[in-house]
Amino acid sequence: QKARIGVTGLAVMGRNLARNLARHGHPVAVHNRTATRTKALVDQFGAEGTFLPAETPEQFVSSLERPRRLVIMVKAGGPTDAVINEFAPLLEPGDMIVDGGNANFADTRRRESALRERGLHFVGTGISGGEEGALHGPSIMPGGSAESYEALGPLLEDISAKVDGTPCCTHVGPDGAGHFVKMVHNGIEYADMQLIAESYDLLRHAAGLAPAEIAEVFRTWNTGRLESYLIEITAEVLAHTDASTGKPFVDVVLDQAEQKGTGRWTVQTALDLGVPVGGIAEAVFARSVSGHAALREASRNLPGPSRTGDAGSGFADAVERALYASKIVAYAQGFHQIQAGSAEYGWNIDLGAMATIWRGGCIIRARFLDRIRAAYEADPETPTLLTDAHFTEALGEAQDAWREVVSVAARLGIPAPGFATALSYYDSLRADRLPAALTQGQRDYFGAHTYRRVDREGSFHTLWGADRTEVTG
Ligand code: NBP
Repeated sequence: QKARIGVTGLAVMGRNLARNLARHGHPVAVHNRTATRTKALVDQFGAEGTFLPAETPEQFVSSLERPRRLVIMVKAGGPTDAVINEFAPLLEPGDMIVDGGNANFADTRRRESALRERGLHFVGTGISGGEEGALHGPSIMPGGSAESYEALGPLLEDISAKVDGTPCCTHVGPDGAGHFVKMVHNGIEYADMQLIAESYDLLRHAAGLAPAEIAEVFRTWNTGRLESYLIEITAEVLAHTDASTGKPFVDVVLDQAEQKGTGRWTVQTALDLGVPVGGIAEAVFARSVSGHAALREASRNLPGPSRTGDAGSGFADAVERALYASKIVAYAQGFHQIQAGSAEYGWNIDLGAMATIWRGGCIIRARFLDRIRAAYEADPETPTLLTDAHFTEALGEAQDAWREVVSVAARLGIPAPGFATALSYYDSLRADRLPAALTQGQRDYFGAHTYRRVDREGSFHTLWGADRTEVTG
């Protein structure tokens, strides 16, 4: 018997993905550099389906039906190249290598191009949902050729999460498109988590609520428009009590957030593309600030506001509005980045389809994504989600509370970079005139960088050091 698909790299993600495939009735070849992992998988879970264990790459490749479908689930970076170099010589034209790791999309573009020259399909695939998702149904974002999706799509859709019967998997676009979208997904996840963290901090320090009370607030929010996996687990974490001290769990955790790098890549790429993603950037920087222990320690006695006190009644409701509005902005920025990446690399990504496949399986799964899908259905070319009728109405209805929450944070000295940057972005887009005109004037003054005028075509320069007449630039 041959396997329909094979997985090499059987740490937590690869093992669970292989089990998911086997549980869906697909015979799956399994291989790992260290053979003990392969043996452990078959010993523990062999009864769940048909596993074909292989000790060597040659054995693994020969156990696959053709065209071969080979999934790599190893540590991203050098290990992925090492595995590709090991397996590619054993494959034949038409075979497919799927990289399900968190690769940088630029690496995926490089690998896809090199393997295409050898007649192989390389499918860089975003997989979200952590180990539970991999086992029970992740959100899957495959890039690569349309031809490869014909052979792989049905299998991947089969093991993906489903929402209303729709698989959380679709062909994203050529070469690096899948990993690009997965990267931005993670960036949005950072922003969403930061906004939730700020909401907690404000409820705690401006409204004076205890963690257990805040857990209840989040539980209530989770029955409304903010319903999502992240809000749900936030309530769980806040309600948890530390067994050894009896204190709220959140109070015994060191307040230094870590990161693996996809948020940073999102911001780096956004800078290259010239897309403003302040919500994601502030989330990455907020984690960075938290980790600078010495800097924080040295700054601890800097003066704070003289005003302290209670934010007043109805504050939790205001925070809910601020959170919803800021979340709309953060997602609008992330989708703008996908739109820009798609245009830059010629990927032709269907933005509504991305919202659709994120509704289940992944960390940012939420009721809200249905709204985004509907917005792109109504206008696939919209330059921003903010002008969608539903979102515009929600922002209008939320904005007084949103402004109040940002003011309270500033007055009480509670950091709220996510809320503040979202509001600034919103107000920047709304503005009739931006002070960028002054910036242009300064640039022309010190560097003769020229400027354009509101009333005439062309570029101009003022002779600042002479008689200040204007010349064409
Ligand atoms: P890890 O990222 O911890 O990688 C461990 C696996 O890589 C093991 O199978 C290991 O083999 C293999 N490996 C390494 Br390291 N170097 C190798 C080499 N030179 N040649 C062959 N194999 C090598 O595993 P993971 O946490 O399961 O994640 C797998 C991928 O999925 C990663 O790219 C990760 O970013 C991505 N991802 C993870 C999550 C998550 O929640 N963990 C979520 C979404 C995506 P060995 O057993 O012989 O050491």
